[in-house]
Amino acid sequence: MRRILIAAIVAAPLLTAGTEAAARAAAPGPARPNIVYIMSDDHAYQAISAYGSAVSNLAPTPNIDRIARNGAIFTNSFVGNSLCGPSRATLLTGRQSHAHGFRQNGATFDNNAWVWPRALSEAGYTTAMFGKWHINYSPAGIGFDDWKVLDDQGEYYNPDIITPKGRSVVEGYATDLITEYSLDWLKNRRDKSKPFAILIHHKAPHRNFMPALRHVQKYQGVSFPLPANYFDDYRGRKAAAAQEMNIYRDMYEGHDLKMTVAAGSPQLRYNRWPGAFDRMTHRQQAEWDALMQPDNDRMNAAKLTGPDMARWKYQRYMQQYLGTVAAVDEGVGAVLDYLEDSGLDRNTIVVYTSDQGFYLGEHGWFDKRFIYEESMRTPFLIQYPGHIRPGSRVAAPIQNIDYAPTFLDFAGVKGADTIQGRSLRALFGARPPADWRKDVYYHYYEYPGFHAVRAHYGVRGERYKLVRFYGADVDEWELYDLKTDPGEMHNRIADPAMGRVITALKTRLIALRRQYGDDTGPAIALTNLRQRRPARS
Ligand code: SGN
Ligand code: CA
Repeated sequence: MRRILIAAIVAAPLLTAGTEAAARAAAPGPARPNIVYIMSDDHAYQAISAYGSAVSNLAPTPNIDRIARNGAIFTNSFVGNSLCGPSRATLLTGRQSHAHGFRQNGATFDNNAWVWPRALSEAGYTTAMFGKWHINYSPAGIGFDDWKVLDDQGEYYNPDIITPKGRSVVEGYATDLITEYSLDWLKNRRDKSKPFAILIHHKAPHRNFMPALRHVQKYQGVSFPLPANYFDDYRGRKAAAAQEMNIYRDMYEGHDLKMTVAAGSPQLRYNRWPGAFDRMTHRQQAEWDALMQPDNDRMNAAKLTGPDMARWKYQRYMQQYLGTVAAVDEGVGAVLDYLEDSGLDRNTIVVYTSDQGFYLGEHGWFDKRFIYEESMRTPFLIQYPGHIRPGSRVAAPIQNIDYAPTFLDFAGVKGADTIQGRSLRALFGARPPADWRKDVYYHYYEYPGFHAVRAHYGVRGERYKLVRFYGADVDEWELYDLKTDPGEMHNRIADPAMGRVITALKTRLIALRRQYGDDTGPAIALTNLRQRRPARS
């Protein structure tokens, strides 16, 4: 009893001090912005009209584009590892894959690790997270005041939703549910005496690219421009030749492309994971079938083969993928509308990004993983009235390690020493600071794994990109001149004229690995880089 009393007396002043500090931190002040972080899954920048690609002009994203109009669009935004789990762990921790340790999908994130949403929560923010979590079962322990997440990858129709109270199947379309949960929290459930941070993580437009029923036919009949390298032969690029992410060879005709077996039949062709369709209600299924039937019947009647079928598959992929984006864009619009109608937008940072980029037929591919441009890049748009000039375009290279320090910086909260990125605030002035990074480090690990992309690391400079693919069956270097070869079709590693460039890039790669403390993957010795002829495939 006595001991307990003494403990209570000793603890009392500490408690008082702690509560006061918390109260100070929680005190409202105009300097503390709200944060709305919207991240989709596998959303290619080529499919966002603010980036201006020919594909996106045929399937515009007017609401996502509003963020670029209100604030800034980053034209050189990259991830450090183009895969969902590692990218999400980077977003939360501000660290590269080897440093946070979540190097490939299937790892388990430690919810006790330092993450920026908890740092904000401890500084007096109210925080919430809705949508795809994917790095372990749920965000329990992260410190969100509210959360509802999809199970693992999540399903488009009638998904399993995990909440602090348990798990249940919820009827509806994933993107719409995530938008609804987010708006409900923003409007009705958050503690309005505090600044807020909300993470809205869409599953869309991840494979298997299922649009909302209202969008299934949105792009049917639209013909999208075929990428110039759709029929790539992968010459001189051994790892590119060995992948399994080709639209006309590896996509499942039923599961991915929703092709039916014969005219008049709703039965899908090869459907490796039938769960995505089986969980629809009878009504949803009937509506889906009716919406797809005419287009599938036309395809079956045409009896396409070879390159003609490959071209048809590209169109079907684009129509479905972009149809899936449509609900995301509507959801972004609904969130922006709410912020504007309530006046909250004036003191709110809004970000739109994706967990990585994606191939829309470039090299003949879907999926991501490679250091090549379409997947290493990720869209990044941000608005913050009064702090970011409307209509800005920022060309300085940024990476997903920069998100955590940016939010903390704007919120006036000190970040963990372990953060490896840098606040983007420095880029909202007239020109980037002289010491802003000029090149970006990349390291992908997941092999063996889906799509058979070999492990690799590399550096992307302003003009050149140097890559090393490594593993039991490969040890190949590649070099690209992005100025003359933006499609990365010509591996210049054996070009004698590139000797100096290669040495300089290799030296940078060694320095970057040292800077980030990455000793995973094979060490680089300058003499290792023989100018071997690239293998013919
Ligand atoms: C699933 C997909 C793959 C994809 C991985 C990783 N197959 O396995 O195509 O590469 O996720 O994606 S699916 O048909 O089951 O969707 S990630 O975004 O989670 O990294
Ligand atoms: Ca992803």
